[in-house]
Amino acid sequence: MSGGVRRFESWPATGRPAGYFSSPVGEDASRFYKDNGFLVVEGCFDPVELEALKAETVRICRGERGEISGLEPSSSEESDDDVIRKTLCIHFPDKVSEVMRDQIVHPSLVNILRTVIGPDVKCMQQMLFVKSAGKPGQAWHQDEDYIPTRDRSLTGAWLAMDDATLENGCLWVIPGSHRTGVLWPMKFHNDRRFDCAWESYDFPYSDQDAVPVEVRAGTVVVFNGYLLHRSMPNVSSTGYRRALVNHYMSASSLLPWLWPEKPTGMAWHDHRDIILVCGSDPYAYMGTQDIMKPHVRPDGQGGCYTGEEE
Ligand SMILES: O=C(O)CCC(=O)C(=O)O
Ligand SMILES: [Fe+2]
Repeated sequence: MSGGVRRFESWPATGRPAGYFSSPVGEDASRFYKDNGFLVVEGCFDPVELEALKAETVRICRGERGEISGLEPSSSEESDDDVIRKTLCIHFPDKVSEVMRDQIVHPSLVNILRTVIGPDVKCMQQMLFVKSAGKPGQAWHQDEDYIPTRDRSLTGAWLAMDDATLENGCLWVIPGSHRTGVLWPMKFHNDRRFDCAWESYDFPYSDQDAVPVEVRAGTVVVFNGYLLHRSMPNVSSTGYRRALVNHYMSASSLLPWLWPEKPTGMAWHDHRDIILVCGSDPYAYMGTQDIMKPHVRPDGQGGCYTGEEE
């Protein structure tokens, strides 16, 4: 994609911020990623591909592709806008949608993943954010808080389906925060700017160390599973901040994610609900499973479960 003339508030007066590259990426991007724990790759998806993903989002949110638990029912009289803006985010849309499933192995993504992870890559999660005006962001966290790899290879690939701006709730990252390899403590927060997911705290960085990642639609933000990141609420008055995020890791690491179904030890536990994206899977002999169910992510607008007894 050639990209328009749009400049963002946080961008320098000329050129792009540090860490922005064009697809396909090479060695310089790989070096930036190693040092900083994130990378921004422009021009990964063209406008036609983005339109197809947006149209599919409507079908998924209308329930036309299959059951999504927690999805608010909608009627055929409601406009597409009215239907999609109710939902903050759907986890595992790929379980009901071939279009979303195909996106996981898009050549631009495979180029990036080979560069930052290596030759053998698998995917264990997809999330579709709609994040319409008024919806909350996500508090500081590290993705390995949720999805534990054994070799720290967890990698998010966050595709902007709309321009992501300070106003509509773009990502923020703390560059280099992945390097210690420490998972910082987490707590319940009562901050209604963010959804119900817990917040990391007691880390040796401040909000002043964070940088916004404003990007044009079609750009992919890539980030390491130990990188501290968050997003602010969408405070614009209309529209969305749609993003399709996949989580990948090296296929040569086991993935002890959910509790084992059978009481095997954790040491050999491997979550097998994965898609092999490129290369080979040394654990292929274990087969694959269909475990994760598509569902709506709670947006906290009706309150959050605190983890404490009432
Ligand atoms: O898009 C967002 O607001 C947050 C996404 C995020 O935390 C992730 O994809 O890991
Ligand atoms: Fe995250």
